[in-house]
Amino acid sequence: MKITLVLSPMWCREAPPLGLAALKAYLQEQGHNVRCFDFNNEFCLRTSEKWKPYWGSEHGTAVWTKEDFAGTVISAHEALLDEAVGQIAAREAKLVGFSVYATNALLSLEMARRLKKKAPDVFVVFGGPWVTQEREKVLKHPAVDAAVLGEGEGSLAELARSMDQGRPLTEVPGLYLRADGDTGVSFKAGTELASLDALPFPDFSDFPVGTYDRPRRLLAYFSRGCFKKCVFCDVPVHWKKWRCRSGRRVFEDLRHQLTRYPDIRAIEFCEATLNSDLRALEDFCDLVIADKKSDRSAFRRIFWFGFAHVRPEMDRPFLEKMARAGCHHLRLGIESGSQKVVDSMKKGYRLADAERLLADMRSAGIKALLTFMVGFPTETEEDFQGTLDFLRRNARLIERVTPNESFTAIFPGTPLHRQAESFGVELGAHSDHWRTKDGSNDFHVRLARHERFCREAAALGLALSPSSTKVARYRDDFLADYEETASSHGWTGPREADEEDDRK
Ligand code: B12
Ligand code: SF4
Repeated sequence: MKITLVLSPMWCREAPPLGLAALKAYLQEQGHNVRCFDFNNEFCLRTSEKWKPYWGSEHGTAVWTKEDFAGTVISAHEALLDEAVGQIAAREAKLVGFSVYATNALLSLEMARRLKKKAPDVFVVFGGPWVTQEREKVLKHPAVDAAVLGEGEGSLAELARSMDQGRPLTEVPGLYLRADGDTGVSFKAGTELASLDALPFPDFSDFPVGTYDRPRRLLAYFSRGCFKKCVFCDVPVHWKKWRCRSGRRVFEDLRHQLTRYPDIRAIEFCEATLNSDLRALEDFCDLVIADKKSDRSAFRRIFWFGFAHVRPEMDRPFLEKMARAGCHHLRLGIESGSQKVVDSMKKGYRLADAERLLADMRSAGIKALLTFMVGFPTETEEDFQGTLDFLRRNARLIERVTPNESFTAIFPGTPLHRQAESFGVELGAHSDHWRTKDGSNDFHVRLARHERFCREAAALGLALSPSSTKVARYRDDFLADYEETASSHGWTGPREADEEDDRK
């Protein structure tokens, strides 16, 4: 079957999209004729100077999830939109899939609407993390015929097969389908692939590699999902099962990609955590180190990095091996400098181990980029001081810090959302809008802590991630949005944050 896969604006365009490349490779292996269109990248390359900056991480969700902003983008890009939809329609695929994230949902819907107008018989399916978060709402949009929850490969292949063979789509695992008129929804639970090693290597051939923000970077992965269950995290909601590729398979995938794209210099492992299977990681490093002995090794010219979690097993010799294999930096989710808060998040690590890891990473030559959350429901002012103390104690070992721009978001499907009551939390309609019932922790308190965190980091000479400027830039809008939620819930508690801030 002819299948078209689309990424519409706006999504990060640091490197070609791995999700679509993975789907294309899998569907092709099943005998389908697949073409991907990255209109996200294309629009950014072709738009005017006025619009280009909005692709930066300092804007992201702050503007692209807003209907009025999307409306302005749409009217300013009529010609590009028509051309894009024309290209999709001209390919005459029976099945068109959109890869949907929070920031490109509105434009994906707009493109799907226009496509349905032009080619009403096309079957439109949405997939990606936005679907997982908004599963109840996706099918309310008439231009969307179905939506896939979580991992896409199996469901999409089964959908294409069922369409080809005229079998009922209600049997396709993982597929949300409009059943009776516009309201009924049918859903059969999906199954995830048992082994990631069986997947073909991602196919980036439809993407103009080299035209992205980081023209010499490709995305790769060891694993999908996560074997930890931190209470705030929705990775285990999107990916039900944690699975990891073997070190050899990752090595072979990269060798294949580096041969195909000789200009690549950096590999970003973009999964939740690249060190979930230390055996696979070590095997990968051993293979890379052995390969680098050859003058012609493609691994000689690259470095790699990714997210990782604190693991006491990663001692100095292990880290030195990673460095020899090309590891440049690790992004560690520290989240809080209070052991009590780390424990109530169920992060499953000791701060003492994190500090030892930072010191060993520094000695091994691997840079540490740390992420933090402020205002977790159990965080008191004293706990927050613990986070600032952590920064002060370890500043010389840290390359950069990223304070979460949502401070602490509470996503549907996470344990924190399900157990909001026991965390003493009242939820609002938006994941960033919640407060503790005693009024001691609301958006104002979290915002003030975020700002104090940024000031302390700057005073310590630490680099802050570019995305952290988003909060300062959109501060008034964020506050106005929160106030709207607060007044609709009758949340009138004291403004401790402002007072607390004034005292500093
Ligand atoms: C790597 C990553 C990034 C990188 C992006 C690098 C790049 N060039 O793409 C960086 C760090 C820059 C980044 C930034 C942001 N990110 Co990010 N990021 C991720 C991460 C860790 C992995 C994404 C990935 O590539 N996965 C691997 C591929 C294989 O998976 P996939 O793309 O999801 O595709 C699979 C399925 O989703 C599905 N699927 C995908 N498309 C389609 C289409 C169809 C038709 C079907 C059927 C199925 C399907 O099938 C695919 C294969 O199984 C995820 C979390 C995670 N672990 O998934 C968050 C995540 C995608 N990011 C997220 C967010 C919110 C952001 C930001 C918007 C943050 C912000 N608040 O500003 C920014 C974007 C800023 C910007 N300028 O765009 C959210 C998205 C939530 C949502 N509802 O959309 C996630 C899920 C994290 C989270 N839990 O909050 N991110
Ligand atoms: S270790 Fe990271 S990805 Fe895994 S559950 Fe915790 S926060 Fe999520």
